[in-house]
Amino acid sequence: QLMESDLRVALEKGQLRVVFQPSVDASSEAVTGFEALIRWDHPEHGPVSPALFIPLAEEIGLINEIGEWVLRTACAEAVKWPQQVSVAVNLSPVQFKAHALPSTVRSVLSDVGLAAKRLELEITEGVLLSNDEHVHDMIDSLKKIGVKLALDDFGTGYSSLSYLLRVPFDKIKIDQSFVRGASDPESRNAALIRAMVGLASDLQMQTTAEGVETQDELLLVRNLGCSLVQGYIFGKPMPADEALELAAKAS
Ligand code: G
Ligand code: G
Ligand code: MN
Ligand code: NA
Repeated sequence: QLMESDLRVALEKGQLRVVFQPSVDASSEAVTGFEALIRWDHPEHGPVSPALFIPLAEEIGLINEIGEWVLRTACAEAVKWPQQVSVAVNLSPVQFKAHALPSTVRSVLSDVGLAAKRLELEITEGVLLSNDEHVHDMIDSLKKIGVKLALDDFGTGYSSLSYLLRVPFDKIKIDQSFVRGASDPESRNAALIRAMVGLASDLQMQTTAEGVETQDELLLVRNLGCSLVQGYIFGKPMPADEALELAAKAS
């Protein structure tokens, strides 16, 4: 049983870690960045998935604190990497609603000395669901800081395309459910990916194919014009020291 007090303790006692998964240029295969992903090593239950404890953190009001810790930890690693290597951090919809978010982002960047353009914030369309002014103000404020915005898990939600693509994202991340099996000629996933890449490129947005595991999938998403590739074929989420080693090879 995951107790909320366990999660508070986890944050205080250093049981949370950040791991980094590389993202590579689809044609050159050079590392262009890493996505920061949180991990919890529970002293009794072992590793707990963020898919379980992030919702818990949202519920108990701990997500802003945890989110800021991830942001700070991730940016503090990214300053050690070559300048062309960026870092992506996932934002919970709850964080996105907090009015203090832009000032938090600003202070983290200035504290660690990371250029804003090297930070990418990943949001899911859940963030955009309340079609109110706050959402657009928040996006404007973040863009003014100079950070990049990515739409995560693209294609899995229910928002209308016209609504989603009116937001000035720098990148859309094509969900791994489209990539899986896309090289099977019977699958319609290749057609879907082609359409997403076409839309994104018309709107001057980059595309990342997520969850690429096999050579067939890699060749396919490259041929379909995805700009970037992320997936086990190039690296699983790894500890900071391994990410640093890999990043250093990118220069
Ligand atoms: O890394 P993994 O596949 O176990 O992640 C499971 C889910 O948890 C994914 O949806 C991922 O986006 C999310 N996740 C991982 N790290 C973070 C984080 O630091 N913040 C938020 N909000 N979500 C995260
Ligand atoms: O929701 P989001 O896209 O942020 O979630 C990313 C999650 O996907 C990470 O937790 C990561 O562990 C997982 N992931 C990344 N690459 C692969 C892959 O190639 N295969 C599978 N099965 N999962 C992956
Ligand atoms: Mn993500
Ligand atoms: Na995703």
